[in-house]
Amino acid sequence: MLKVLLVQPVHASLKSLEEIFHEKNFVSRAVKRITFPLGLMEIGSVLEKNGIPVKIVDLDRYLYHFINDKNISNKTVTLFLEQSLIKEFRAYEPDIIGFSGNYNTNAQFIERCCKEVKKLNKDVKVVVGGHYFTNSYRKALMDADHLDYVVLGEGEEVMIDLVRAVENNDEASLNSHRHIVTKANAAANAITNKSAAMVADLETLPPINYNLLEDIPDYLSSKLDMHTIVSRGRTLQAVTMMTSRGCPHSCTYCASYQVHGKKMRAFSVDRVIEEIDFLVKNYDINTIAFEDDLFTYSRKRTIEMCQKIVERWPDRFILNFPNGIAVYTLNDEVVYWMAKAGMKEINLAVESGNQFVQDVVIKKKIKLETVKPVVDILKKHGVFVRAYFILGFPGETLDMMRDTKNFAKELKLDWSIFSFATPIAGSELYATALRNNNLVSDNLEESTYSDFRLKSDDWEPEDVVDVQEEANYEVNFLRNYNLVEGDYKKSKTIFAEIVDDYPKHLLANYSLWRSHMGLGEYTEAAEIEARMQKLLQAEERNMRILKKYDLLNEKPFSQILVAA
Ligand code: B12
Ligand code: SF4
Repeated sequence: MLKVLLVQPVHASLKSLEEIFHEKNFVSRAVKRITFPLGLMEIGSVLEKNGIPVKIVDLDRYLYHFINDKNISNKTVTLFLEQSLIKEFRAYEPDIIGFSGNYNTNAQFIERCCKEVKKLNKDVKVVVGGHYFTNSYRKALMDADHLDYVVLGEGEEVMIDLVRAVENNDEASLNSHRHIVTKANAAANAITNKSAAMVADLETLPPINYNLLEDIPDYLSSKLDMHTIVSRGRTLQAVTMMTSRGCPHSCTYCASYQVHGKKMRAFSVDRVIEEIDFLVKNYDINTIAFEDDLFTYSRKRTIEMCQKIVERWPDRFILNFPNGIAVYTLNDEVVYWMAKAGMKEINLAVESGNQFVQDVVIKKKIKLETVKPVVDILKKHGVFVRAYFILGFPGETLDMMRDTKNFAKELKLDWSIFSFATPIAGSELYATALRNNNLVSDNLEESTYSDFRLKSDDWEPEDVVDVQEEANYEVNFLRNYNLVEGDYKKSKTIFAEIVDDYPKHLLANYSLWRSHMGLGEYTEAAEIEARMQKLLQAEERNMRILKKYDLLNEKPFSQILVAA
């Protein structure tokens, strides 16, 4: 039987990782946590169930050790990862190697690895899949000599077909497979009849075999400080799960449907509860981050799941929703049960505070007047409310972006995340930006996702960067809702965590100082004052911030500057 090696490359851009490593600036959350490579775990479990030997190598876990183990060498991150993979490859001697490519940031590294493994064994078959490759397969196959197949969409069932066809040397069935693009297909331009695979009934998938991963404790450990800021006081044993696939909506910036489709498919509540039970018994988990695109798509299912969690494990869990929860799915009853089951904080997917942008530009179509009542319900149930916003869509003016800033303020959120619009391959945003010449560069592989890569007749990219900074500083720091309302205990928790991660952040220090002052903790406040004095001396940028945000005459800066 052929052996399969499945590889999860690091999710962040290697360029940014090299910079982080070079500067020894490991505070970045990108390298402090690792989470399950769920796609490969699902595929691996299916292969195994079908008697196909399989191993998973998660390079994110290697990276985690590279960054966190103190005796690391002076190699570059890229070289270290490449050599780690080669070692695994030599030891396992697979016949087929599959790379997961969900991000454009993965593409160049995967290409390098394909080349290296083909050097070691020219007969090994190289297959890639995932979100990025499903959307960019044509380019991938044209560019890379060392790539044999791209699997489109969900790979569980297709990989079985692929392994069997490779085993039988049946190139014809690979070429004609609806969900596999071969080099021959690309060369003959015979790819019009291909489409993304979708597992019709998720219940037919076997339970995930967690033993496919090495060192599960690395993934669970609270040291990784994943997912949450309000619950860091507790020792977390955290996992990620995906209980449903698909989303019927059509937000222009999203490309998830290209892989998981628009039709909702879900595991039954009982199956989810069984899996949680397994994870509790085997790994003592107490935190779950749900990675579903639309976790609350059914109020009935959400309530049923939460009720069963409460029944079985009262007060055990912290439930987390890093992808954002759709505002329209929440009401008092749903929030009550989610909070009772362990939702201490929520990320609301709001994205814009301008109705025209909602309806026409991003087609998310949230009615803005429905958001505040939902925020109020969440607060009533003691949930820490964070919301996601995106700025910088072509078609959105700078004033519309400022509407988003003001809307976030009015919502009285605990925190607001303002991201830049990112043209993801496969999204409507990408297609229109390409057509209308709104892309700064169409080389997706250069993108780190955190840089802003769009242009428009209405603004320069730097203007959007300015509005984003302004929104973040004003809403989260200077007019932070908890500071304004005098909930200094809560604001202290929030800003202490931020200062811990970003000790040189002037406004985070200032906000922590205000929290301590509000609580009458003058000794702690004095320590922060001393730190801010150094920060002002060290970086010219900090004086600019004081001037721009009218802080020169505010305490403690007025005193610090006089003393200086
Ligand atoms: C979990 C997750 C993350 C985790 C990943 C951790 C990890 N170890 O995997 C973290 C938090 C790191 C992350 C980060 C980001 N993410 Co993300 N993430 C997800 C999410 C929610 C779930 C992924 C998942 O586990 N799915 C479950 C499994 C079952 O599905 P899957 O991974 O897609 O795998 C299936 C297929 O893709 C395919 N497949 C995958 N690999 C392979 C390999 C082979 C060989 C084969 C045959 C098939 C195959 O088969 C699998 C089984 O069906 C998806 C959304 C989604 N619905 O998938 C977004 C998603 C993948 N992320 C996305 C984005 C935009 C980001 C960020 C940019 C967000 C941000 N603004 O910071 C960053 C990227 C960081 C970076 N590169 O610098 C986009 C993809 C973007 C793109 N195509 O370019 C998605 C689709 C979300 C969206 N709605 O658009 N993310
Ligand atoms: S952004 Fe969320 S709600 Fe919108 S289409 Fe994507 S998954 Fe669905």
